[in-house]
Amino acid sequence: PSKINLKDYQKPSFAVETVDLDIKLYEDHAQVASTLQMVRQSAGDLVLFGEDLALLAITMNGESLSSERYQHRAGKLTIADAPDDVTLEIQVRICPQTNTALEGLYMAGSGDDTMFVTQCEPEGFRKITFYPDRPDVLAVFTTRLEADKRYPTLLANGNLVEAGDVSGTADRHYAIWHDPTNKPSYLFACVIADLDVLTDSYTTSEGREVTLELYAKSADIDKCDVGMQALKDAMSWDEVNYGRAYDLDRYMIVAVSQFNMGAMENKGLNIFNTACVLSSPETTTDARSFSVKSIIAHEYFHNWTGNRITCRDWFQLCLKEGLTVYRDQSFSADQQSSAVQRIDDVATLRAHQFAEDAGPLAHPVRPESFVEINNFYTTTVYEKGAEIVRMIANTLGPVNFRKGTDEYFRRYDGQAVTVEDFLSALSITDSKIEDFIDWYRQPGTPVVTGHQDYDSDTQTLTITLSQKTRHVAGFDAPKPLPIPVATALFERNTGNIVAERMLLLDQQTQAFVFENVTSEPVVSLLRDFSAPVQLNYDYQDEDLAFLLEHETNGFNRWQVTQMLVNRILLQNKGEKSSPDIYLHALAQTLPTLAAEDAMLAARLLDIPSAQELASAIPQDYDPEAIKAQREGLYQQLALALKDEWAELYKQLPIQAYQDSADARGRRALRNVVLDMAVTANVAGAAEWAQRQYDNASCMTERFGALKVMVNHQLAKADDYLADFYERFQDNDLVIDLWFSVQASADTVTPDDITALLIHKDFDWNTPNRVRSVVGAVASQPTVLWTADGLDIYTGVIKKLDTANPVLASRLLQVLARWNTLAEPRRQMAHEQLLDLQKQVSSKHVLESLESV
Ligand code: B3K
Ligand code: ZN
Repeated sequence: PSKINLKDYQKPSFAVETVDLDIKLYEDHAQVASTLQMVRQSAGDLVLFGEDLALLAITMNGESLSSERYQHRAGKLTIADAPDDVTLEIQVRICPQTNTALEGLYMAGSGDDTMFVTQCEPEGFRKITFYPDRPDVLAVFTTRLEADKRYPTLLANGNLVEAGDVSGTADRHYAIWHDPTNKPSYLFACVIADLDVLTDSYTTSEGREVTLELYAKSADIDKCDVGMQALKDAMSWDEVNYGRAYDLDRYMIVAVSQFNMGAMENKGLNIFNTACVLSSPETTTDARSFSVKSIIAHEYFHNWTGNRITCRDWFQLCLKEGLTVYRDQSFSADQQSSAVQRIDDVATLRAHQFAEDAGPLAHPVRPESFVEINNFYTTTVYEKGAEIVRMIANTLGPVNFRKGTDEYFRRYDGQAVTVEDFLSALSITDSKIEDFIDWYRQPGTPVVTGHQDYDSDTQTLTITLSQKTRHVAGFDAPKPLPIPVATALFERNTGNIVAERMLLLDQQTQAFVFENVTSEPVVSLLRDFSAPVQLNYDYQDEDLAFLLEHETNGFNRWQVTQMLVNRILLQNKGEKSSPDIYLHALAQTLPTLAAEDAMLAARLLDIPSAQELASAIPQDYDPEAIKAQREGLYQQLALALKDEWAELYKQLPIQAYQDSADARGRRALRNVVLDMAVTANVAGAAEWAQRQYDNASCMTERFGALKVMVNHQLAKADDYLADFYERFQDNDLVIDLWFSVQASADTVTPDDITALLIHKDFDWNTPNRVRSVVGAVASQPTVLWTADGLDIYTGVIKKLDTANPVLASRLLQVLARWNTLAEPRRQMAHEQLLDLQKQVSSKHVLESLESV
């Protein structure tokens, strides 16, 4: 498969002014007629893209085009000598009923319970009709949908213009939608279904009355209130924080159970994975429900950052995604403790993005070439992209950042632009912001090393920091990047902050001097994780324990516990630290913190996941050893605080369900305490778990208890698993939890996984179900990296390779860590991957295997 390069970008030769689409859905196929009004912009061929389409007819300016007039090859239809003004009329036939790739127009569900939805980003529109399917071609769309009345819900982007019966038929109807905004084809959407709707309204700061509609199956319509409220919160948040109001009279969200990712921001018609929009206390954990709100906000925020200002080409994906993730993270930080929000975002970044940046699939936030753009919806583009925007925002400060984003919207509204355009708008108050461009170009996680020298005679403290980024093959030698390091100095005697500064490390090595420092302080660095780097500072374990006690920055209290754990488990040069200081410091902190901020307390007790620990191991990674050490430390922690658990658990009783930050914090801590108590063999703890399950007021409590029973193989675990299945067998999303709690159990074996994959409720056509088992395996490296584990995993990839290559390739990315394994696992994994390479054919999967 051929590579596409950023440097080869060329403007399209033709613009599209209007598109009229007519989609007629029949029992086993659909007919799509389109009329495109096009105007020449520059010399060159008229190029349309099309995949999996049967071309029935094509006319240009009223005349039928014979096949000599165009070339149709490898997904491209090229007309060499088109006039300057062109009206193209195209008729194609497609088959949504057999479209398992879930791109373009496809059928979800089965039997009597089916619906039809689209997913066009990035290049799905070309599976609906021939079109210049690229993000820099913006047009006004009018869409007519026609289908059997069995599907009463007919939706497309924009405003409903007309609807009615199809004359001459008894059972068919149609609807016509018009979207007045210019948009790229990847934002097109339509839905043909039988859905209920929850309706609400919102009046924007500009006085526009917006109708809000959330569509779901009738059985799920009672789980739409959380999402609806989140939508209204997001609309008002964007007005207050970015001055952006909604621009159409209608905003629709549709829930679909078969979807490759979380959700999609189609103009005025978002399509959501049911897992990312449905929420109710009885069926949804707090963590899930919180992420529902943030995904609703994310898709809503795209209306400005993505839809009104879009990407010139797919290399610029981070332009919309990095900025929008930054915006949804900021929104979420306003809905809970901002320290906990930051902890969760950073833990995800470290576990997944750092691993990606350290492995063979490392790429810049703005890639320079790709074979299949779907492979670049990565944590690097999204989460590292968001970190760059955050560094820029923190460097500018709130007032100048807002001036910059205002300028961005003013200059580029309605256009398809680049990362350079973004930086140029953001730098109106500070030209140094343009230097952040290297963060977009250079792959690899910078490592910042440092130490301090205190001179008591002159009362100066000098902090010396250096940076180094690994040289990723195929890229230029790394340059020093601008790295903002938020720093505070703490007086040892009092624990007070004596100085606070943002250090900007933008050379390879720099010394930063603090004057009038009367005694040697403890330095806290990278507060709130001010840059996405690995930090190796010359700390004593005691300094870290000191900071756990005295830091006022909640994020950094967590960060020092993570540093201590890393020193205990991973230190490779010199001695490993003894756990005593860590255990003692936590024992001191926990009782008070549990009462003050239960959610933060729960996070401090976290020992990084096996995956996160693995991401810091560059070679000779031994999953068994890491698992044993991690469990050993967890056990020590549980035992060190053994006398506290009963008291803490008692202080956190089950209460009537409330969706407040405080109540969520108590529920999170209760689940952690329960697990600790069972680990430490506290008398009666197994019964606490049963009682918590039986008396649960919500899913967080019930699932938390079930998880403890399953992970610790408590006597009644199987009965409770059976009960859980019984209770929730009609709810697919809960049954996904039932699969995942088993597949990710600490004690799971390859045979258990195989049994789940052939369970009667396992369904290869539902990505949520596949991920609930296969995604869970990835969280157990001791199972994944065995001959049997890899057989299962690569078997899954083979099975999905042609049916759903986007999903297959995504699941495959986890295996990129093979080359860090210790022998003999490394060799074994390598052979399995070489073998896999011979048995797959999608360009998605092949590209992900290129580095093997
Ligand atoms: N923009 C979509 C992602 C589309 C992924 C296609 N493989 C969702 C989002 O980031 O909001
Ligand atoms: Zn997005």
